[in-house]
Amino acid sequence: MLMREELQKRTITEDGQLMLRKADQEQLETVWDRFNAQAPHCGFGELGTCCRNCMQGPCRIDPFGEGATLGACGASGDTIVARNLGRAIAAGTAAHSGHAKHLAHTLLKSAEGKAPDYPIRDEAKLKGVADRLGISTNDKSIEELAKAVARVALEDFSEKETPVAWAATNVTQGRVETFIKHGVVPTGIDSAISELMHRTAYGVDADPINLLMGGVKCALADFAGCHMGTDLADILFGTPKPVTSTANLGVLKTDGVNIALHGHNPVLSDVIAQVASELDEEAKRAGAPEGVNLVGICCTGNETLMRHGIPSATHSVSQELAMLTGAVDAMVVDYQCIMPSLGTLAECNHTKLITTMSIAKIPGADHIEFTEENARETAKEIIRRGIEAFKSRDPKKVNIPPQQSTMVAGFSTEAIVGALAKVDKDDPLKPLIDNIVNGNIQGVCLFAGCNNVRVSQDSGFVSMAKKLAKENVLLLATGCGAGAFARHGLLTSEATQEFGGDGLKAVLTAVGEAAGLNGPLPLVLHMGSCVDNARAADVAVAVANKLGVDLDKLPVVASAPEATTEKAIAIGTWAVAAGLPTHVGVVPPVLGGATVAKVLTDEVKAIFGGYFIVETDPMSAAEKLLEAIKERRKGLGI
Ligand code: BF8
Ligand code: SF4
Repeated sequence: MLMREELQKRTITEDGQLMLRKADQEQLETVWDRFNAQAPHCGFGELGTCCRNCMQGPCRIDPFGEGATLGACGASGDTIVARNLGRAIAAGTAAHSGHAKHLAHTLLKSAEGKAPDYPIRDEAKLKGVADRLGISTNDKSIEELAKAVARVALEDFSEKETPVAWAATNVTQGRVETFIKHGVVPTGIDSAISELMHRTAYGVDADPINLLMGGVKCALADFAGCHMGTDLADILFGTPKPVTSTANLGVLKTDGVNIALHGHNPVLSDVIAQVASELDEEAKRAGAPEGVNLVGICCTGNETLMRHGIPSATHSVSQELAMLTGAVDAMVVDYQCIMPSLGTLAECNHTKLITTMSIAKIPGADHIEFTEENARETAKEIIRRGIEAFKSRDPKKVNIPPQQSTMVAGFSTEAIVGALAKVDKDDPLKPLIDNIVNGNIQGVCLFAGCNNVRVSQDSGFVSMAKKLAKENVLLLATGCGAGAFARHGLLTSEATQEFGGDGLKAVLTAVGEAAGLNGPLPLVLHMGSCVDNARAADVAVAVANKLGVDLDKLPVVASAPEATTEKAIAIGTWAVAAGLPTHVGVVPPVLGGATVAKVLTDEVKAIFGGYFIVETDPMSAAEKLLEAIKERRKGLGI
C-alpha cells in the first residue's frame, strides 16, 4: 500500500493523492511506478554524456576520467553534451513551431474561404500583428490582411535573406543588435532546426561553444514559433480576457458527459468548445442531466480556459489520474505532452481516447482525423463518441475527488495593459513602472514549464511562488506551472490577501479595483499556454522600451521549477538569450560537460545578460532569484 510519505513524494495535490491511492488499490500503473521501475537511472544519460549520433556508438564518457574520455570519433564530453542539448532545442522548436505552422495554414484557409468554421475573431489583433510586421493595413480587406499575415508567417519557416520576422519584430532593438553581433539571428524557423540537426550530426560541429551558439539561434526560432502561435490563435479565436473558472479533478461531473481536451493546439479544441452546447440535449437523452462537460488538460486546457473559461482538470504528470476517476468518457488529444500510457488506461475502462492528428496516433486510441475544412462536423462526431461512451460508464467505478479550486485566468498582455489603463488611461505602463521604481514591486518572475515525475507535483511552484510573493515579486505564469497555481488556489484575490507582501498587495488591489474586479488581481497572473510565454516576453519588452533600457537590465526573472520537456529547454534557452536569469529546478543533462555547464550558468551572462540557475531546492532557488532581482535593481539605481 502507498504510504502517506510516498504519496507526498509524488504529489502535493489532494485530488492527485486520492487517485494514486485508487490506482494502488486497483493495481493500475502510473508514471510514478514506471519511473521507479527505471531505477537506477543511467548515469551517462543523466550527465548528458551518452552519444548515439552514429552507429559506431553508443559512446559514453566517464566524467571522472577513469573510463573513456573521448567517443570513438574523438568527441569530448563537452562536445557530446552540447550536441545533445542542441538536439533537444531543435526538437522543442519543431514542436512549438509545428503548432504555429498549423495555425498559419488554418489562417490562410480561413482567408481563402476554405475553412468557414474559422472566421477572424479578433480583427484588432490581426491589424496589430500586421502593423508590427510592416504590412500596410489600410488598403486591404480583413481577408486580404489575414492572407498577407498568413503568408509572412509561412515564409518565416523557410530560409530567407532576412531575419525571421516573428523573432526580429518582437524584441527590443538592443536585443536585435546583440543577436546580430553574436551571429545568432535565425533566417528561417525550419532552417534553424535543420541547421542545428546538421551541425550536431556525425562529424560536423565539435566546438562546444559554437554548438551552444547554434542552440541559441534555434531557440530564437523557437521564440518566433511561440509568438506566432499566440498571435495567430488570438486572431482566429480571440485574445483572452479575465475569466473565472475552476480547477482540480472535482471539475468532472457525475451527471455529465465528461470530455477532456488534451494537448496543445486550439485549432480543434476551440471548435469543440464552440459546438459542445449544441449536443447537450443528446447528452441528456443519453442519461446525463448535466449535458456535455468539457474539461481541459495541459496546454490545450490552458487555451480553452483562457478563451472559454473551460475548467482545468489537471496538467502534465497527473494526466493519467483524470482517467483513473472512471468519469472521463472521452479524452480528445491533438499533439505534444500526451503520455502513451493513456491508451492502456483507456482500454482498462469505458473511456475513449481519441487521437485527431495524423502525426500523433497512440495504440489503444480511436482515431478521428481532424481537418479544418470540416471542423464543426468533426468536433461534433468527437463529442458524440464521448456521449456513446458515457452510456457504458460503470457508476461503481466512478470516483471523482471532491477538490475544486476557483481561479481567475485570461491575462493576455492586452488584458494586463487593459487593467493598468484603468489606473492611467494615457500611459498604462506607468503605474507598473512607478511601482517597480518605488519598490512596491521588487521585480517580476515568470513561472513556466511542466511538472516532472522527479519532483513532488506542484511543490516547487507553490513554495517558490509564496516566498517570492511575500518579497513583493509580481508573478506571471504559463503552461503547466499556471495549472499548478490554479490547483492550489493561487490564481485568486484571496491568495493575494494571504500571501502577497504589503507592496505587492497594494498594487494588485489598486489595479484590481480600478479594473472593476471588486478586489485585488490574483496573486499569480495566468497568461496562458506554453507558447504564451511570448505574452510575458511582450510585457517585458514593453517595459524595457518604455524605460529605454534593454531586457537584460530589468529586474525580471524566469523559473521552471519542474521542467520536463525538450520544449521547456528551448524556452529556457531563449529566456536566457533574452537576458533573463532563468531558474531550472531539475538538473538538466549537462553536468558531464564541465565547460558547457559553466558557460550556461555563468559565462553566458557576459554575452546575453541572462544565465541559467540550476537549483533543486525551491527555497534556495527563490533566494537566488531574489538576489538576481536585487542585482538588477542596483544596476538600474533603484
Ligand atoms: O507546452 S508545460 S508538460 S503541457 S511542455 Fe507540456 Fe511542459 Fe506542460 Fe504545454 Ni509546456
Ligand atoms: Fe561515438 Fe562519435 Fe558516433 Fe557519437 S558520433 S556515437 S561519440 S563515434
